[in-house]
Amino acid sequence: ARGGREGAVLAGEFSDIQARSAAWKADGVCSTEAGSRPENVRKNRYKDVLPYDQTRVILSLLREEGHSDYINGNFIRGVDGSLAYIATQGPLPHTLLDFWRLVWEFGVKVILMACREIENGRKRCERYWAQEQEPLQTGLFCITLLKEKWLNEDIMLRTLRVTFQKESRSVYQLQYMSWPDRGVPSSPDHVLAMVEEARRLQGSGPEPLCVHCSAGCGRTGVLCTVDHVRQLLLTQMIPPDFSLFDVVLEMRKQRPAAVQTEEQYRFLYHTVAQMFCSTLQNASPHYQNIKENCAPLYDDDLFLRTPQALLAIPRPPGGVLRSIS
Ligand code: PTR
Ligand code: PTR
Repeated sequence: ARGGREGAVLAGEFSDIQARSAAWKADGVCSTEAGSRPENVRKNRYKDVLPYDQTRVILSLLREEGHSDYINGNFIRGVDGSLAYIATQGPLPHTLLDFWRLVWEFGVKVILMACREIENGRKRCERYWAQEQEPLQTGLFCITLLKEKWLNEDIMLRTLRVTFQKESRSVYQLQYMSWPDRGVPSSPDHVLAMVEEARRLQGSGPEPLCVHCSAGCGRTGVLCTVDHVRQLLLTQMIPPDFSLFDVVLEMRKQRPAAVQTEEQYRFLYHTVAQMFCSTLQNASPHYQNIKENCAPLYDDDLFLRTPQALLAIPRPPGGVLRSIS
């Protein structure tokens, strides 16, 4: 799906996104003062990825005990404006405790992880979860593994028990095992399966989803965007002038380099088109013929316009956009 008119449109949109992000940094709309402080510098996995001050996660738990308020993470707002996601880097050995302070303080129930511990021979994320028969202790937190199973061939689901000051909670972790950094997964299906499972595990609680990869930018941004659009579809809040460009721009304002490469941006278009398609297909018998209408999705030249084209199909009276699979 490269080249052609559609390729040029995408490339143009993506470089526009990068230019605007750079301008926000230059204008101070997005600043990174906290992450640059000498005492925080070593808590950043990559020296070129610092959280924006405007949306950074500020830790309070254990502050009286002398721990700092800093972690390399940002809040990203959801479709209703609430703090729906925490986008953060893969913890370092010396930020493990801060990571669990974050999970505990914000009541995180589900963690989405889009990298492996080691990629291309480099450490990408410290193992912050427990293994069988091997609890993990960090500060006053004790983490044990209750269950581990493959959701599909790409995604591992772990059920963890976290204990802190005599209180215990379950935390679920979904790990996407085969998504290369700066790259894209082989198809949208398992990414969609991941966010669907995350929402199923999360239930109706208002707690943020914790999403991370290695830098907490590229792959993390893709996951947050997919979930965001899925929520828009589920709540029938897709605006008539819906644009993926605007959604990604909004992500970028909240977390640096969210959606890091043009290839990831392209992957999002395909995934979103697929979501629109199955949403309408499942919505009502009126849409049974949508498969034919969806054929252009897989045609390089047309898939850009397809979400808008699908939106133009009138909804059945009282029609609800139900499941997305
Ligand atoms: N940019 C990183 C830093 O700020 O320290 C260093 C870095 C460079 C990290 C390359 C990862 C890199 O990826 P790879 O080694 O897989 O090409
Ligand atoms: N300095 C690093 C680099 O560009 O190599 C920062 C970085 C590393 C940025 C990984 C993004 C990365 O990918 P992800 O956010 O998907 O882990």
